[in-house]
Amino acid sequence: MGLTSADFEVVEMDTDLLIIGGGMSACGAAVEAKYWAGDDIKVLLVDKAAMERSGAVAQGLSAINTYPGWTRDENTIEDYIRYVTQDLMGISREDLVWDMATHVDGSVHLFEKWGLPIWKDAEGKYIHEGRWQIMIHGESYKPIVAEAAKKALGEGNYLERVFIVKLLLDEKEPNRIAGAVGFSVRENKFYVIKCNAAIVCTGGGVHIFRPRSVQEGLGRTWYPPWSTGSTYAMMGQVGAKLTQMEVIFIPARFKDGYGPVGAWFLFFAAKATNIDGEEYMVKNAPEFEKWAPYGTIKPLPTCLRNHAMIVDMREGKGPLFVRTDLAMQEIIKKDPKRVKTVESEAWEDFLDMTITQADLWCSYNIHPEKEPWEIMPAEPYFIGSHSGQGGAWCSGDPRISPPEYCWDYKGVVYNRMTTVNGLFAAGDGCGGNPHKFSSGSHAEGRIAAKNAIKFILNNRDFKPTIGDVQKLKEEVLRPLDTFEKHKGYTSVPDINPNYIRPRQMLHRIMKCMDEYAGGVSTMYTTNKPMLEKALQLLKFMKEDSEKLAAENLHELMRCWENYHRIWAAEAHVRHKLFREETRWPGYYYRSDFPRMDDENWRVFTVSQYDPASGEWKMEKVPYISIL
Ligand code: SFD
Ligand code: AMP
Repeated sequence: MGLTSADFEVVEMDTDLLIIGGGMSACGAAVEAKYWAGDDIKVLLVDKAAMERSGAVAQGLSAINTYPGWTRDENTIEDYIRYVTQDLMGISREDLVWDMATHVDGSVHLFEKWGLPIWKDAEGKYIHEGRWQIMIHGESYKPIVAEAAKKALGEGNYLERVFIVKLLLDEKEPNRIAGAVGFSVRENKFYVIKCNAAIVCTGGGVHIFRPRSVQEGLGRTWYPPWSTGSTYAMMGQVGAKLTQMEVIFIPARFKDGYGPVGAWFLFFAAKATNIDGEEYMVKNAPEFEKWAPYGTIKPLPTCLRNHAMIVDMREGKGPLFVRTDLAMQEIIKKDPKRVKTVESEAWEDFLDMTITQADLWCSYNIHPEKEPWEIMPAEPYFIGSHSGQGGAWCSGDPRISPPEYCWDYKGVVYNRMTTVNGLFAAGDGCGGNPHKFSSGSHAEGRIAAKNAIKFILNNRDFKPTIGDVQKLKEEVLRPLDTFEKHKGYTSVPDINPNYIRPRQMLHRIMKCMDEYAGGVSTMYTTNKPMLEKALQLLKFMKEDSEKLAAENLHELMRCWENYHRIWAAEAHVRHKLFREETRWPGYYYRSDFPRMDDENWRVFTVSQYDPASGEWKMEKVPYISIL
């Protein structure tokens, strides 16, 4: 007899603040929440993995990408807002960028205090990778940040290896958060957690689009495989408005290993060339002028750097190479004594954050100082904190945000609250606010937590009412029961007319998104009929997901991950369909609307799913600059 729902213990918990996720924004939220809450207010953090190595920073990072350094007179906050908005082709929630940027230096200084080694020059100043980025010895970045969060929370106030499946709205008060349900991925425990306020910090999403790495390479993607769109799915399902969900991120990376290129381009000043030895960034400069947001292309937006590659790839001028050889030879020529240092810096860039790239180079006997390696635009990823911008439509702070971007609950405005009362978002979950990266996500977690605690203090008499626990348990654990009930029907467990296994569903999602929604197989190109076809297929997948089957706890997690992927995919496709222009060439192309249309589309796209009717609504929200 295999595992069924009958084998599960129900664990019911009550907390004031529920932090879902244990990554950068969740760790920031934990530290800040405990600072304001003291011992009086309960804070519980729940992560599907182990915080020490969970989320996008699990493997470590070699740079902190957001350090405006305004506290040290390096830049102004306005400079940062301009850079971010320019990089996203003229669209960002400038108000949210403003207060993230205002607090992010503080988060970086905390990391250093907690023990993160940051590169410094002879005068003790941080060494920059580029204008906004600083170099770190960052293999242990996540353990350091997680340790501070765990210490702040205290033993017993964080649950690890518990996967949250869905949020619960209050049964008595409309549009108000009341809790969440999930299960342990190690023990037979079903969790029901009631709360007064919640912050969703569950990262971005991968394996929604089919990756370039397939078959034996499946799982080797740029984005780590453990965040699967839960953020967008869970918030969307309870009716939180989502914004800019069309803006996925396509990182240009060293081919196959997905090694970072930022350090090579910015720190080592490497160039990239096509098969004719031409620099595709120089060759395609006239093309950039056509896309200049507000008439300037400086600094050149990330998507346009991809676009230049795609132009050459379409012309058959690939493979494209990062000239690591020329860059290192140039550095060494200037200062021959630096040869060993430069070599070790180059390898550390990978060993700190993308070990596979180093492995790959070793396997192919690559000496980067002697020969170049290919660069390739990757598949699309959901990551609102990086150079994409999908996430929840969040309230700002009335002291800086336009009134149109602020809303209240019982007369008080709460910064980073979604359109569901008591539900907050940060990091990859807070939309329209890109270029936060690791440090900015931490800072935004702190902002959200401070406001969530204020929300709790102002609403202490709230008593959450949730639905029938037994029904919720049956729903969440159904894939186990489905498998157990039908597994004997066929001799090969994978082929069974009564159910679909999570791996099969994963491939369906990825194929659909790749072929119809602008994946690598169409060179990121899509159009109305293709997107409509994707929606139709996703609808079938949603229906079929009721028949997902799980053989064990691990597969149960895989089932729900896929369900979240389908939701995130649907939101993405609806946004892509709604925005009738091509604003981010290099991320995606609408072949039926091939140009940027500032007059009609320099706006935020906002979607909302109505949990009562099951209908989606799309709207344009006017762009308001605070500069
Ligand atoms: O440059 C559930 N990022 C980089 N930032 C930098 O500052 N420097 C770099 O060098 C960076 N590089 C980089 C980066 C990201 C990635 C993917 C790579 C390389 C390969 C960006 C940051 O990492 C990113 O901005 C932040 O980490 C975002 O923070 P946050 O909190 O939004 O997400 P998270 O840290 O990934 O954490 C997610 C958490 O959620 C958990 N989780 N828990 C319970 N239930 C569920 N259903 C859940 N689903 C997910 C996860 O376990 C995790 O704890 S560079 O190369 O680009
Ligand atoms: P990456 O390693 O590509 O994620 O880049 C790290 C940081 O450097 C991010 O802030 C990028 O926007 C920035 N970056 C990467 N490549 C370039 C480039 N060629 N020019 C300017 N900025 C870059």
